[in-house]
Amino acid sequence: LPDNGDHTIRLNQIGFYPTAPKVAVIVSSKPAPAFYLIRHRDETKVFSSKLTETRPTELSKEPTQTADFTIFQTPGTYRLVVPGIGTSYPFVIAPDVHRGLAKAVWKGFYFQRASTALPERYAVVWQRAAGHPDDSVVIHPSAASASRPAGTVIKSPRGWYDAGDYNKYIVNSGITMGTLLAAYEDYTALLDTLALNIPERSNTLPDALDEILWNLRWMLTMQDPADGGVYHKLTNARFDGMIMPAAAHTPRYVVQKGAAATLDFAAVMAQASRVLRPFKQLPGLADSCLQAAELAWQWAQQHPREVYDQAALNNRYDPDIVTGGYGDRDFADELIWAAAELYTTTQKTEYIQLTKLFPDRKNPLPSWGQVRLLGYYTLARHAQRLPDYPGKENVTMRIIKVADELLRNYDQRSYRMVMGATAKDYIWGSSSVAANQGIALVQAYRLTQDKKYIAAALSNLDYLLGRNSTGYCFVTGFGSFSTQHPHHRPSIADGVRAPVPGLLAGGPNPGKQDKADGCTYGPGTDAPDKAYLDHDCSYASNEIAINWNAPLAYLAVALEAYYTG
Ligand code: G3I
Ligand code: 9MR
Repeated sequence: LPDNGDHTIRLNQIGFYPTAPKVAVIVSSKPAPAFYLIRHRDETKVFSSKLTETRPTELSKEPTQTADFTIFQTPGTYRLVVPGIGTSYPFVIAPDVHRGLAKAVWKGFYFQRASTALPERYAVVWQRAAGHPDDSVVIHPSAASASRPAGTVIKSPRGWYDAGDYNKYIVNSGITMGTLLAAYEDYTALLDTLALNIPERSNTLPDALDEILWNLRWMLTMQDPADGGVYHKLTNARFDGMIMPAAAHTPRYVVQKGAAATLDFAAVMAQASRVLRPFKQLPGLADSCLQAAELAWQWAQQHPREVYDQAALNNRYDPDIVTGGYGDRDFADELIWAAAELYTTTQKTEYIQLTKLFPDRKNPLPSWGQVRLLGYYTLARHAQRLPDYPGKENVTMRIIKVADELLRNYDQRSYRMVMGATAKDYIWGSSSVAANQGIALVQAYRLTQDKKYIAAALSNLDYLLGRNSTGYCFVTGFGSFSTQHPHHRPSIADGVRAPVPGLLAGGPNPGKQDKADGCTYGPGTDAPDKAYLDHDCSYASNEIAINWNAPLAYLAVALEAYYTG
């Protein structure tokens, strides 16, 4: 543990907005009636108040006390002292306290770029040579068609590496791009001026869009122009070793087309077409995106049940492909999302008419395999300019319902956070659950202007940045006690001690699927909220992934926009 703070005091290790709730959780039952804040610079006492004991509500059931210093609003750098227990890491109170985080998390996508070198000018000590040019990608036998028989070579460069591995998966790019484009639609003014120091920094496009384009241009190459279907992924046959991109030379394949990939692609392209339309610097791109989206939609109409079933393919084709599956068998939600984006962009009612927008009463939180709400968010976002369609009022109601369920009793729980109300929140990539809950709450705020939703969304940012039962800040490069050893090939192989910054670790996952590969979780990791291991062996709790960074990128920007005005 770093010697500059006490691990028993859990708080957002970056800091707080002056006008926002400010809470620290003390993991101890030792009686300590009061706490105070000291100025970091000279240790002057600036505030003191009582601790409140709370009934332990987290799954790990540790005794906790709460220090609430919401009313202290003076900007500065401080530490929190609990006499007889300890002193916290330093933290900041400032109106733009998460601006640096927002930038770094968007910049995280730059660090995931395939097919290009990252020069020192942009990547500092994490500079690296180019790898995975993906200019001679082989059509896998599962993807063979009349115009592209197996073994045909295509070009499919650019894109972001999915995660700690070097493959590029359309399904996961789908929710990632949808979330980033939504951030741009909702917070255009802020993102127009967020400087990311990327190679396109001096062109006339906002950096955030330039970064998005790196992946969009790759995605466009994943569509078979002959029929509109989209390959499920571009991948090696098996995962690379723990090597840098430039050292990876095994053959790259595109595999079978699938309905999930094709519908996610249609949604992203329809949304991108709408977002990119105003930019005259990109002649023709908005049209190409829309054409690609409509072609993909048609393919999906003709192949509504085309599952990508990796295990089944491996009995039929050579070579076996054993990288990430992203296997989904239910496309009702992908259909809703694609229809919502296509309708919003074109206003052609056929998309809505062809789709069951409300197949049941459920409103599942977004994840790579469940994108229904992304469609509802879009329909709600553009409600004012969209003509009526059956169920239009339902869309808003459903989003508010999701948010109200998330709100229930959250401020009575010991960590005063929305995350972790049930063990179900702690799945593989649980950090993205927290961030996606935050987005749902922000969407409800945008529809109602009720700030209770913003405070609740912030509670989950606090969770990700340290106010949680592991005590870790899950974003690399931020906080005093944060993820140091992510399952991320460049961070492992680059010889630099610090991990690549701005990346969100998966977080607690009691599944611990990596135990089978020799990962040993220490004592005290049995409870779902504590099932986290900061070791690079831990792909089940400590990998990073673009679909986890994206909702954090959204949330950080939304909260900055709200609190800094
Ligand atoms: O669908 C079941 C659900 O019915 C059940 O209640 C629940 C209980 O745990 O499990 C659900 O399945 C889980 C599935 O994700 C959907 O959430 C599996 O247990 C879980 O193992 C699976 O994890 C996925 C993991 O790949 C393994 O396939 C993660 O969501 C997914 O983010 C992760 O993605 C990997 C890529 O494959 C490769 N690249 C890195 C990336 C991040 O680790
Ligand atoms: O490195 C892989 C990671 O990106 C995946 O999320 C994970 C689950 O599919 O698998 C990792 O690769 C491991 C493989 O599954 C089993 N052998 C060890 C590999 C590296 O730790």
